[in-house]
Amino acid sequence: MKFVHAADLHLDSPLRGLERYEGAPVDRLRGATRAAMENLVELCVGERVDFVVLAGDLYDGDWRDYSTALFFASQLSHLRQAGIRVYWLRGNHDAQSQITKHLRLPENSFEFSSRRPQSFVLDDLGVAIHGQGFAKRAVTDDLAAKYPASIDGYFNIGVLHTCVSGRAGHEPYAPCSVETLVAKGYDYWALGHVHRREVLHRDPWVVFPGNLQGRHVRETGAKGATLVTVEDGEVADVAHQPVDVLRWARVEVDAGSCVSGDDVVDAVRAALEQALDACDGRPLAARVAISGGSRAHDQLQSNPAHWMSALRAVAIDVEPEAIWLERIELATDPAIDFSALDQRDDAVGQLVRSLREIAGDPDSIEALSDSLADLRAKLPAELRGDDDPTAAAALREAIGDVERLLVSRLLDGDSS
Ligand SMILES: [Mn+2]
Repeated sequence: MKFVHAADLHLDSPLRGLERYEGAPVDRLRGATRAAMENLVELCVGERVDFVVLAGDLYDGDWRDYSTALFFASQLSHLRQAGIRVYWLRGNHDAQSQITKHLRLPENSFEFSSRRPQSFVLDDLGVAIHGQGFAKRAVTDDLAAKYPASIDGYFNIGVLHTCVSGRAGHEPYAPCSVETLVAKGYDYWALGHVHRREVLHRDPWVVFPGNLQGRHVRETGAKGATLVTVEDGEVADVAHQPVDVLRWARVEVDAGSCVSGDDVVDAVRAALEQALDACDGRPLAARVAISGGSRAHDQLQSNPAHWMSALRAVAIDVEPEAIWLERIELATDPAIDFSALDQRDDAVGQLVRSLREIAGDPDSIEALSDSLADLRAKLPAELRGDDDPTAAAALREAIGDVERLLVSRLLDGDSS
């Protein structure tokens, strides 16, 4: 018996942060979430799976018209023709209260109730699937706590849209702990909501498959669904299957060994070729971050517009229509040997020695903190933030920044 577990389809969600420019693969980006779902259906049919579980956020929000739902329904029809059933529930993005329109789905579609936990028992396969959808966007109860006990002699699957005890950067919806999920006695937990693929537990399996298609530069790497094989009532294999049609990557380039702007362009080219290789034939949307103390710094800074265009041109030249530079961060520093600065017998050496002395002396740091306390108290609350900028560690870090900034400015020009 085989099934596919997917979540967070976010159908018709736009890909973000993509400006238009000459030679960029605009058309391939439109409809990427739909193309990823088509690949998912193809995977299910090709693998002859018995059913599919979708753990919430099928839609990005309310439908502007019926075309998104029509597309979803058409994909379900393809699965119906292949004899594949689909069990799905609503997450925070497509909660009952969020979606105002309604479209009747094909008869192979089974939606879990959003009012109480519901179980589908598949006697032909010896499988019981338990789940509950989101009635409203902000569900802050532990939904899993009320899920029914596992059914003896069946392969039990729990479907849940959840943050699992506050994962960083995700809304704290339907919180629960891995321990309580494991204690339930199910064989597999099909989770959704967190867009990064993660296996939280094995035997029983607790899995976030990640979303089907990365939509911005924080959703990097291969995206897809989880193919689960069950033999004699036990999980025999859990495999990630990419279905995305475009990959996101953050491409870091250290310009430390570059002497000229052209060297930097060559280094970026090599890094992009490598990143594109990792995409297995898909186009790449990349943020290029160029950093490091470099002798090319002055040349880059004297004409950033020229070098930005030179980098876009080389990205297009690697393979036309295959790479999109979402953003280029030119963040090099002048080539300065910071470690030797305090040996200098001039004003710069003196400045560096004084700054390092303050950073290394607890009394000086405390005095600095005291003198900044009044200033901090006068800041409006919304500007203060969570971290205290007058804490010792923060001040030592700030002094390091000050050294870098001042020395760079002072030595800029005589660095080459
Ligand atoms: Mn979600």
